[in-house]
Amino acid sequence: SLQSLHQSKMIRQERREETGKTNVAEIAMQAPHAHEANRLVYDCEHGTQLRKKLVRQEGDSASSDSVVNDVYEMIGKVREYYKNVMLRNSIDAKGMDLIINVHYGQKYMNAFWNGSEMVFGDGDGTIFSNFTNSLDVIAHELAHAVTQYTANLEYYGQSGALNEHFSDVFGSAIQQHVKGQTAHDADWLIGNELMAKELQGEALRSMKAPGTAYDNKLMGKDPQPDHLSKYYIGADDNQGVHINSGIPNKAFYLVSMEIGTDKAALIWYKALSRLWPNASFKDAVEVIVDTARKLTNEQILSLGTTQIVRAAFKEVGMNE
Ligand code: ASN
Ligand code: ZN
Repeated sequence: SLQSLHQSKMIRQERREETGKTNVAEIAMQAPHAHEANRLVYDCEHGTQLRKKLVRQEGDSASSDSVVNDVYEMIGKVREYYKNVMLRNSIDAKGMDLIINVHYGQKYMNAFWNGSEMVFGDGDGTIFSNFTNSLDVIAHELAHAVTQYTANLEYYGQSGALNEHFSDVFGSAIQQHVKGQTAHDADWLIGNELMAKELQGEALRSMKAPGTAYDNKLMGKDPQPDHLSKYYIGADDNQGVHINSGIPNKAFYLVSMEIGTDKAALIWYKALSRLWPNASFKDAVEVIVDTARKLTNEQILSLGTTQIVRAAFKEVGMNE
């Protein structure tokens, strides 16, 4: 498993050699008095004021509200994944607390990270149910926080599509890890758990087949391309951040099917720490391929991994 890989001599060696801040934080995390992130769940009571009423904090017994308990449990799983699989201590790698707001607004149909905390709407019960129903959506939002503290990808155009891409990668990878699924068992759908009765479609997005999710009379198919030749160049959605993310999403799916999702996610996670705010698709391919090469050279991943990653990007048109 990846955990045993991390415990290997190889990784301990690597940790001594690296000087980046992730490395320092990783060592700090293992110090006996390292601070562990606390979960703080607030109820917005259907208003838009954040941190309105603290309803469950770390160590508290269950609330009478299942939305509060579900999100508390799921955020705990996401925190464990970063700690155990990626050796990262919370959002900032220093044990930053995890602030979660639920019951935001009236029938609010979205969830977001606002730069310092997570916010979840209830949905309208007709199109979308509560946004806390989906582990991949919760993990997607928390990944925006991790991205902010690493590559800090600017939220428009290609860097924005990469930002969305990394959130879908960790959203799906964490859900698979928690459910004990392999890449072959997984549905590769984002947000399928929050589709209510009127939205007869499957999900918000599909990483396996971008452009094929939520097929229904209300909204039609999702607008994601699955190849660079279909790249969206319009102004909508911050120049297509949730649209063009379909292209690298498909590449991540292809790599995961070959080497397993945890290993693919390790490559992507390490690459995220090496990327920068205005990185382009081309930059991302270079860094992800180079990270795969590095992990292969260090014998953390097996021979041939770099070729698999290159081929996946080639299949979606991102690499010649
Ligand atoms: N749920 C959306 C997301 O996390 C909110 C947004 O558009 N930023 O991508
Ligand atoms: Zn997002």
